[in-house]
Amino acid sequence: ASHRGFTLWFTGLSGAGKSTLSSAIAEQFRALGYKVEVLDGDEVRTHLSKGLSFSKEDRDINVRRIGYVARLLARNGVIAMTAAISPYADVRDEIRALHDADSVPFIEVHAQATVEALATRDVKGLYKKALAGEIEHFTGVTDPYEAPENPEVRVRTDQQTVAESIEQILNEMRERQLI
Ligand code: GGZ
Repeated sequence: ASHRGFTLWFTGLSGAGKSTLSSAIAEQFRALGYKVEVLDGDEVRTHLSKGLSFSKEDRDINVRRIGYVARLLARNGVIAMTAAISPYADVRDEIRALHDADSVPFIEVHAQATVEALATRDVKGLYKKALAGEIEHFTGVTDPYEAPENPEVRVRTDQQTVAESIEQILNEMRERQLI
C-alpha cells in the first residue's frame, strides 16, 4: 500500500495511553504494509536522549529531537508516530510550524485523562510517589502540562475504551485522506 508520510503526534500525561494507542495503531498500519516508526518517550530517552533530565530545558531538548526525527521520517514517506508527554505548547507548535514549512501533515492527538483517574489506575506507581513528594517535577502533579487548545484529535482515555480511541484517531486520518 502506498501513502504519504505524516506525523501523528501524541501528547498527554504519563499513563494517559500514548504508548498503548501509538503501538496499537502502528501494528494496524504495519499489517496494511504501511511504513511506520514509533518514537516512544521511553525508548528515545534510552538512546537519542540518554542522560537528559525532566527539567523544562531537558524536556524541550528531548521533544525537539523527537520532532526533528519525526519530520525527517515523515517527509520521506513514513508514518512517524510519537509518544512523549511533550508538555509545553510552544515547543509542540514550533514542531508543527517546521512540519508546515515542509508541507508535511502534522496531526496532534491529545490523550486526555484527569490526574485523578491516572492516579487511581497508577499502573507504574509513579503518581503515588509523585503525590508523596518522592519524584520532583512530575508532570501534572508538581510540573506543568499545557494541554493543546486545538488538537486535531482529542481522546478521553479515562472515559472511553482503547478501541474507541483508536477508531476516533483512524477516522480523523481517513477524513484527512491520510490513510
Ligand atoms: C513525567 C516522568 C518523570 C517526571 C519519570 N515527569 O509513564 P512513563 O513514566 O513510562 O512515561 C513517563 C516518561 C516521560 O518521559 P517523556 O520523554 O515522554 O517526557 S517529556 O516529553 O516531558 O520529555 C514516566 C517517566 O518518563 N517519568 N520522571 N518527572 N514523567
